Amino acid sequence: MSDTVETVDYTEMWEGLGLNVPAHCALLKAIGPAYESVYLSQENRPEGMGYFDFVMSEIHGLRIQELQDHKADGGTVIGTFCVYVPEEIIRALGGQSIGLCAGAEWAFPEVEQVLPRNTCALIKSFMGFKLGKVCPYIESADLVVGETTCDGKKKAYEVLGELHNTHVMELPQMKRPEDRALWRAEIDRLVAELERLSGRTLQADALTAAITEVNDKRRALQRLNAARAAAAAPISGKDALLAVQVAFYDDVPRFTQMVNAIADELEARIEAGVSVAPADAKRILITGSPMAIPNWKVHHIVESAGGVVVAEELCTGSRYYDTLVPEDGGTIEEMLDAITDKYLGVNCACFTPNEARVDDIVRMAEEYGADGVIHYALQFCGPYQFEGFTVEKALREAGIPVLKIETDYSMEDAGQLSTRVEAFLEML
Ligand code: BJ8
Repeated sequence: MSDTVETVDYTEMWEGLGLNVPAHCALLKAIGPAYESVYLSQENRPEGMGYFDFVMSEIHGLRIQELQDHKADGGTVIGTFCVYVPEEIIRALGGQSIGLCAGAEWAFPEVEQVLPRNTCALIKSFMGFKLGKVCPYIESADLVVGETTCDGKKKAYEVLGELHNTHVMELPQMKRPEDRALWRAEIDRLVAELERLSGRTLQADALTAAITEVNDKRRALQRLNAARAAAAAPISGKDALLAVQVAFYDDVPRFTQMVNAIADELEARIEAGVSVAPADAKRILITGSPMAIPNWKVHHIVESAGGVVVAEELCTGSRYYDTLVPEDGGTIEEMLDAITDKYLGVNCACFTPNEARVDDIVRMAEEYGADGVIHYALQFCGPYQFEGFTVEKALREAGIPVLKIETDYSMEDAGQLSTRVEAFLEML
């Protein structure tokens, strides 16, 4: 993408995808001003964030056009909702992996006709985007790959499966050798499904290249996030969160290049002592349920209250980028083994026990110099709500203050949350 692209009318493309164009325009009209007030109002942002401003301005335009072009060239588009779905395999079989829209309230009354009201906002959101026909990503997807993580998602995919071509991977809920064997078999089943869909056969050189490309993307995010450990925060938490959110659907080599350029800039800022926050701003680590675009609510509240978010132990944070697939190559079987282990190593609250997540949070709080931790759970997100107790206990034992919040995508509780966050920051 270049920042000199002229304004293009994408209506024909959206109609071709079967979107409800008036409703879709209303959605875009809501996201634009939200982005402006949350993002563009920030001062002293890294210049490299201009790339993300452009990406956001074309979120349902140029990127969707690129996906259509990719399909026209014989490629596939694969939609996902979870960091357990291996992007390397999708890419090696000529696919583009796309994280689907799940971060805003849309068509909830229609959703509540098919799902229980007490379902988390993330699930309601993806179902609302599908029922309301306002997500060009899912309408571009040849296949949605779901997973049996929490009960809500597992059952929601049954409903989604009636509306869209869907493949569900069975994710074990423990990490014993027999669970690993099950997950390895699910990886094989995914390969077979994608081979059938794409008409291609998985090749070792393509898988090797895909592993390196996706690792490069994660390495760039590691660099960007490592810079946030500096005493003078070189980038806001909101901007760092956005980078990971965009990682789920942007073109991989381009994204890597742009994030590395931002990391260069941040490293230069650290040298020069340039910061986006006052020296006495309280440093916050956020952990819990994932935050899909445009869910910037908690970060915005913290940073509007004078704090700075320095790290996220989230699937839209460290759980996405902190581990890599080994690049020693080998046979296809060996690479699939390595992929199996890398993905089973993610510490989602759907697993029991899940002590490694708690250890990660305490370690990260120390590494990033966090003054306090906010544990964020979406309402009705049982896995993270339950695990909040364990996390709170471990943090208290480590002497790290913690605030637990439960919220959804609406702004109704924003005032109340701001008051709680302000009191927490003051107490630190
Ligand atoms: S690996 S966190 S992306 S499952 S918020 S739908 S858990 S009730 S999204 Fe997740 Fe994969 Fe785990 Fe990460 Fe259920 Fe909770 Fe809703 Fe959630």
